[in-house]
Formats: sequence, C-alpha cells, structure tokens
Amino acid sequence: MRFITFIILISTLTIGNLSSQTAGQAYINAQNCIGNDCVYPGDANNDGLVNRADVLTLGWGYGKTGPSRSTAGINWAPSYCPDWITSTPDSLNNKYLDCNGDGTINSNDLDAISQNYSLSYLKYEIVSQYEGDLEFYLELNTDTFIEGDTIIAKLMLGTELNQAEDIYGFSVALSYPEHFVKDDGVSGDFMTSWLIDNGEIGFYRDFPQSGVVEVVLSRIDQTPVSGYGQIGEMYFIIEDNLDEKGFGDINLNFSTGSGLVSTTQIYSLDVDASTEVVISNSEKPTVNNWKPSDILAYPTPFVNGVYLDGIFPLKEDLTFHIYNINGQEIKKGVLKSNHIPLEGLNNGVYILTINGTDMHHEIKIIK
Ligand SMILES: [Ca+2]
Ligand SMILES: [Ca+2]
Repeated sequence: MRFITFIILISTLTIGNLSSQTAGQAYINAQNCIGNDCVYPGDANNDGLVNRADVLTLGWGYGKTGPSRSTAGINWAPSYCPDWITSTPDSLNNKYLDCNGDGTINSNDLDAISQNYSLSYLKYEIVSQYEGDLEFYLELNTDTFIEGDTIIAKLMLGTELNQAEDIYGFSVALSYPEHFVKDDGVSGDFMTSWLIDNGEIGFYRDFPQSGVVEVVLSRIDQTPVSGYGQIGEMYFIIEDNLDEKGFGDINLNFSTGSGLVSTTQIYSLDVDASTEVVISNSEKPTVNNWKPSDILAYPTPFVNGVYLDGIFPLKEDLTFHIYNINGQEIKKGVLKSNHIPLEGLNNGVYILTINGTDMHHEIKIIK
C-alpha cells in the first residue's frame, strides 16, 4: 500500500467580512490562494489563458461590483479573492472578471487583458462548437488600392434574410497581407455597430509578424440582441512605397477564421470569409488618369475646412469651387495645398468641384 500525503501550507488569511461585499473594499492580507480559486489578472473566464474569450466574458459581468484585490496589481501572478455574490450566465464567479482587481467590472479591466494577452498557465478548456447558423463576411470600401491608401474592412454579421439571433458578443481572427500593410498600420472602430451600442468593449490585438488581428466586441448590459449588418470596421494602411515590392497589380487576400460567439456561454465558430483586393503599383495616379475613387475629401462633416487626398503631387494648376445646395458659388480659388479652408460656413451640404485641363470632379462635403 502506498500512502500519498498532500501537505498544503497556507499562510494565515485575514479575510474581511464576506457578507458585506462592496466595491473598493481591499483584502490586504488575503493574497494567497489555492488552485482553481486563484485569480490571474486578465484571465476573465478562468481557463488558464488570456485571449479574446476573456474580453467576451468581461461583457457578461459589466458593471457588477464585489470585493477588490487592488493591492495585487495586474502583473501575471495568482492572487486570492473571496467569491463575489454574483456570477456569469454560465456560473463563473464574477471575481475572475474583475481583471484589474479594483472591485468593479468595466472597460478598465481591458488593461489587464491587454498586458497579459497570450500568457497562460496549464489549464485550458476546449470551447464547444456553436450549432446555430451565423453568417459573417467582410466588406471592403473598394477593390483597388494604391500605395498609402487605407483599406476599410467592414465586419458584417448576419444578413437581412438570415439575421444573427440572440448574440451578446462576437470575435474573429482576421488575416491580412502583412507585407503590404504598414507597421502599426492596423486600427479599428466599433462605434457603428448593431451589436454594441457604445464601443466600451470593442477590442483588437494585432500580431503584425503573422498578419493576424483578433477583434472582439461584447455588449455590456446583460441583454443579447438580434440584428444584421455592420458590427465594426478595421483599417489597414498600405505601405507608402511599393516600389521595393515590384510593379504591377498584386492580388491581396483578407480572410477570416477561428470565430467565437458569446450568447449565454462562449462557443467556437467556423468563420470562413475572404475577400480580395488589388493593389496597383503599375500606374501612379496623375491628373490625367484619376478615378473618382482616388480623390477623397475629409473629414466629413468638416469644421473649418477639408483636406484632400489622392491628387498630389499636382501635375498642373487646379482650381476649386464650393457651391451650396442651391447651386450658388460660395468660394473659389487655386489649389495650393491639400487643405481648403472653409471657415464661417453654415451647417449643410456643399459641393466641392476640382477642375483641371481635362478633368472636372465633384465631391459632396458636409458641415
Ligand atoms: Ca481566459
Ligand atoms: Ca476592475
């Protein structure tokens, strides 16, 4: 017979009154923990790995409060926290969701996830497969780009005929052609989204070496929603000197894989959407071969003027005219830089025209 003796040494724990769980209450002498009870800062779903599933999990407990462990900090180390009185829909204690340990679950907890992203300890559970029918696809702003342009990839979830039902959060890994995207050239915006209202949990993590960006969006009101269309958009700035990469049209692929969907639990999801763009490096734009899509005026709406993109360097003198919606000319001049000052205009819609020897281009601008 063999005897195995487990000896567990526990330092003296001085734990506060567990029945009064208020935000901001620190358990200064309670830093030790055992096994599954330990909180790792950023591992919101307590599966042993910090990744985008933790961002989705955060959304479930958003706004909830409980005992803090604020003396523990957010560095990757286990720390003790008494159980909170609240749990997630799939019965995980909310103490794990308070990633920075300040006693409140909110967007500040993304800092701990971001700092500890990809760190793990040995404990990773397989996520079960989503059985529903969920359509996801990418929509690019145009299919041809030149160097220095920004590609906008709209993330589209659900279609009019096949709406996404009862969704609380969504994540996808998006592959992009890293050799043609500038370093630090990836960013995102989640303010236009049927899935999330205010962008508080809109998160992305870029892996520029491998050309993958992981995108996560989660609601924060404990209420799943149904809908279809845009849930967010990602921006990719194309390298501004493609000469080194050779001339000619190059087909570039944007594709997705490895999704996660959050309902009342987190499921893995097969996502297979890809779309192709052409980067043209054979034909630099000149005044003679502009396409309407080359010329952009921004911002819209503008405040004190607009900037132009896509027509410089100028090959000839160009004039501009501004008309109001009734066709009356408001201003005109010679284009000297990429900025047209437009102070003092009333709010409304205007038409900007740019004129050269054999071109006439109109852009609608809004103040
Ligand atoms: Ca985790
Ligand atoms: Ca927190």
